[in-house]
Amino acid sequence: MSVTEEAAVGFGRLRRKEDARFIRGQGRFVDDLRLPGMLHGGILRSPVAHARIVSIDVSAALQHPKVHAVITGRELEALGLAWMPTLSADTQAVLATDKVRFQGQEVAFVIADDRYAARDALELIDVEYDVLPAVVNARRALDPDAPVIRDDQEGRTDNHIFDWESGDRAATDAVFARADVVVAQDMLYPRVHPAPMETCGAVADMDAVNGKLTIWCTTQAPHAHRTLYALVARLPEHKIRVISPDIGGGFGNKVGIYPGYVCAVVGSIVTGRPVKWVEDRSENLMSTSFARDYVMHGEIAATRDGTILGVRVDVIADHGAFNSTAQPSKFPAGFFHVFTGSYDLAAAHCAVHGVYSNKAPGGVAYACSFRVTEAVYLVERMVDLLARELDADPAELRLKNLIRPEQFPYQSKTGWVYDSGEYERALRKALEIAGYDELRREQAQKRERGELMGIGLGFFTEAVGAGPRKHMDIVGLGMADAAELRVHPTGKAQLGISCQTQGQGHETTFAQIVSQELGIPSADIEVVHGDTDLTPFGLGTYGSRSTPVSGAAAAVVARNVRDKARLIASAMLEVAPEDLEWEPGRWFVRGDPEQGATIAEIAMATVGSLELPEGVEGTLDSETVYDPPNLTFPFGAYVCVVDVDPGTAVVRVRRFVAVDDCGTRINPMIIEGQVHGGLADGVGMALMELIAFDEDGNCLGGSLMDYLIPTALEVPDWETDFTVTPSPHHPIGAKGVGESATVGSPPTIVNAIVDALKPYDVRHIDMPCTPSRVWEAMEGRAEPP
Ligand code: PCD
Repeated sequence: MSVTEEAAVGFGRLRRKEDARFIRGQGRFVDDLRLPGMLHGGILRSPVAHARIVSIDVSAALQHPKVHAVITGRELEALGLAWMPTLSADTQAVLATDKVRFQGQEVAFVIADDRYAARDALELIDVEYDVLPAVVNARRALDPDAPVIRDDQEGRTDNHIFDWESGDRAATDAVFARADVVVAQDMLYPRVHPAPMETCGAVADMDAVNGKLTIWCTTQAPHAHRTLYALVARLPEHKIRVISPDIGGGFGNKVGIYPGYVCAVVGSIVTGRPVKWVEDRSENLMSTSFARDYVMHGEIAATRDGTILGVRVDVIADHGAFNSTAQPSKFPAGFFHVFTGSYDLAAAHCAVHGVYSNKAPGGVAYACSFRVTEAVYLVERMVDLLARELDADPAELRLKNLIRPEQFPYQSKTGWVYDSGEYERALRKALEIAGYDELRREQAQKRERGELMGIGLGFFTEAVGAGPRKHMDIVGLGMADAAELRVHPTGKAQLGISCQTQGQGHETTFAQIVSQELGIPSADIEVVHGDTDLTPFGLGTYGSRSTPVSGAAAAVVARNVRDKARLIASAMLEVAPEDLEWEPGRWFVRGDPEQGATIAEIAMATVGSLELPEGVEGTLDSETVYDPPNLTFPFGAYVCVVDVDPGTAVVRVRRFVAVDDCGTRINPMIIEGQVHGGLADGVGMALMELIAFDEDGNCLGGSLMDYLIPTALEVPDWETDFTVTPSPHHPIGAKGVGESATVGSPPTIVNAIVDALKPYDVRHIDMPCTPSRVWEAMEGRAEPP
């Protein structure tokens, strides 16, 4: 960008507007909020994974001098709020009434003068539990004699939630029957946590005078939350205001509605005062939405010369104690059926079986468009296993089978239409940056010396931007988003959007989209978001859908304003609209460029004495709802180099090359930041992150001392690059990118580790590839899930 930042117009490496407040510590997060008379809530949680509640005695807690109220499931039951609907057509206990079903489940809510008193009073509550056997292993949950977790549901005799399939089973079986080579592998995508920097929380304030409920809350989807509150509480929507202030990372963790939010609301109604509830780190890790937990069996079929014919997958999906997975309702396994990846296959089929277990509910798509991460991991591991079986180079095998540019739009065997792609170009670029041939030579030399160096490849295609409203909804709310653009008389603008940034930089990039379309400097465009009273309805930010859906809405609404401005300019300049031409920021008379009107002049004219032309009402302001015709399909080619210490089995990620393609790039600097973050996520999942449980269902990863997340010490200097293949249906050709690297990096790293261990003839290691697991694999003791 050659101009100064203040005057910067359109796309480019504009510094983030929001950083001015964040780097000065002036962000305003939920926990920063202090309202007059505000009380504080604390949640009593179950110490066991599965038990019948015999009794709850809160009398001692109520005696505590600083306690105002104690709420249990019984109180909520009287209000019809003991159970709440989930995002997956199930119900979830707000506060347990009959049983507790996972360790950390919400049992009672104490409201006190301060956070400390609330915590102290929790210890005064006496709960008698009749402990039941727990089941935390997804396969065992399906055993006929497994304890039935959801006996609250009439007639239920097992833990099975759903069966879902995609693709053509018969056609797939047929290609497997004629294949020269079939490779099968069991693998686990372990239960991990989004672990955002800021935990979840809410402040609820019921105004008894005007009956309006305001909820400040860590939500990625303020409008969806408001409508759900309205439906459940039978309150009119204009009596509910959801405000999502600054958010310290969402990563899917803040999509759902948690019992704590509901308790804060009830607490405010009961006490007549604002109530704050903010969970601590352990509560966040143990009770809010996890991700993954897919037990997968994959098979890949190919000809002897390395043409991949088909992929077949069977999955057990562990959804925890309540099915509150966040995903479009027609897709109980999310977008797992994008598991055919980036390859042109003859046939494919998957079957997914959902089960209940005594683990925390949630199942959010942590940095993943609804199970795309699991799908990409599966297929990329299978392709590497095939390369091993065929003794083929994994790069050559991929190049041979990637979908070719002329095949786009590509109809996949599981029903997707990939919008655009130039896969080979991206992969060749990544290989070139990595110096692939040279790396293989280095590896050969090191192997002779007994050193363990691994080179891993990964290629991914994501499906992001859910979704066309006719196919995709969340609890009945179609997945579209709106944008409202106001142009003030002086030509400065305000863009209201329904999505909600959690650190992605929307205040900058959405201003850039409008700036690109209208020629107004980004600095003069304010982005308004995260407040249902100030922004139009829409489904929010997750699944990298902001750019594909809300971003499209922003471009469309700006174009509407531009069209309107043309009509007004024609009245101002007394020429026909067809005789006007556009240049950034201004309409001018064709053939007479001196004669023209800038957006600011036109905006001022709308509030002046000019008689507006027919068809133009009021001002330049406009509003639109964007219902995407299809998703966008970003892709990327990754190369990772690892060194494994043969003495300690410690894995070091030495290099990581990421070539990403998200179509038109709005802000390359922000995109690089997104990719860096996602790659670090990948290192975390591949090497260290795991929510583990013992046999009794005790959560072993309830703090950041046990649940390890990567720091700058565990990650290399990222080598990022890109290609640009615009989306043909998106108004500005952009695809999402926020989750690409989290999706693409785990299989790349695992492929590198398994490659490093070739001298030990290791086939597969389940994530996280901790030193002990890698060591066991080297000893020939890797166990399938
Ligand atoms: N972009 C550009 N260009 C393009 C694309 C994009 O520039 N082409 C940019 C935008 O604008 C933004 C970003 O980038 O700013 C991103 O985008 P997207 O892709 O659209 O996405 P979004 O929607 O916005 O976001 C979301 C994502 C997700 S989903 C996740 S997980 C994560 C990511 O985002 N998270 C986060 N990233 C991030 N970052 C931060 N900082 N923080 C956070 O939290 Mo989910 O589903 O929820 O699980």
